[in-house]
Amino acid sequence: MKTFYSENHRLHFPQAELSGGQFVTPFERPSRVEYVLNRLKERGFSDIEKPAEADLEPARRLLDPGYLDFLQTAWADWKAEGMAGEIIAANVPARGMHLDRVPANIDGKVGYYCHASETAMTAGTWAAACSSLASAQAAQRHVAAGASAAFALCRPPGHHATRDQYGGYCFLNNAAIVAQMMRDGGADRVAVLDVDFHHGNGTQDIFYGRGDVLFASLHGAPQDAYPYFIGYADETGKGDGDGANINYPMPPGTGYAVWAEALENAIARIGDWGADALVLSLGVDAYKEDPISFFKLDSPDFIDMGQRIARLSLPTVICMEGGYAIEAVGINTVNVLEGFENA
Ligand code: OKP
Ligand code: ZN
Repeated sequence: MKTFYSENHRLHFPQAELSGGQFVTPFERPSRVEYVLNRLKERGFSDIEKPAEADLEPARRLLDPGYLDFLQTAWADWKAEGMAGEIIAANVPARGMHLDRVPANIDGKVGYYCHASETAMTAGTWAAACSSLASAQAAQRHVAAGASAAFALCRPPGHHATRDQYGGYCFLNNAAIVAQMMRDGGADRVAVLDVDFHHGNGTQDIFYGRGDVLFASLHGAPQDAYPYFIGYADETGKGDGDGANINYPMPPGTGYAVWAEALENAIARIGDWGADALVLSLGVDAYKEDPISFFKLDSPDFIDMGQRIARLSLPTVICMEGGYAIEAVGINTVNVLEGFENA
């Protein structure tokens, strides 16, 4: 399997993540991908290509153009306003306030376009987010050209980014944009399977009203896990999308036996639905040692996960999402790829 990867992810490395009332070094840090790269090479996945520049046109069509403009100019606007630090959202529209009026002031705009203030933006965030999207798009083109699968080593991740909000370390929803590109390329029905520990609220949001893209997510139950306000099992889609959204929220301590049962169910539903192509949002934070998650998967479970997903026999674009047990991120990620290849 070929990997697409851009070193420009390094341009995004905020000093600060708001965690437990303190500013800490972000869990989502550049070294994560170094571990994946090293493991890829160690295991013979030596076909690693630098992607061409991101194509923002599919993003403009799928997402809110005002949001993309905001992301692109946020740093310059923030500095022009005289802000000393990194971009952190402090004021967000809450119950009883206007949810659809965009402030003119950059501090207000940041709150409008953000759903989780742990995530900081810096001078290089936009460029890094574009480079992450570029990898996903290159993987999509590779699969569209006939490869059975490709791996996009995306950083920053994407699945929490909605059509008009960043948060949860995500800015551009790579998986969603790739799913749309697969639709544009002729796939009638595209499934997005999200195995990251966290609910893929952004992907769900983008396709919630659509019947041509099915979204299935296995994740920590919202009562107990970020993003807290979405990801319940009764969110099944609306309008044309009714029945095309499937959530598998699971409680703290969930191990692979229960998790794999949910995966099998998701795989069966994707197969029955008649998907022509698959996007896999691959986070490996379901791992038992992950510092911000509460599932109990072990490293060999990720091999089995990859094998099961491969049995769908669909053209598959794999987009990297989360995983924070730094040294194990490489092993667990590449385990999924090896399982997938040796199904
Ligand atoms: C992004 B991805 C740590 C709380 C972190 C945000 C988690 C974002 C996860 N104190 N909350 O889905 O792996
Ligand atoms: Zn996650």
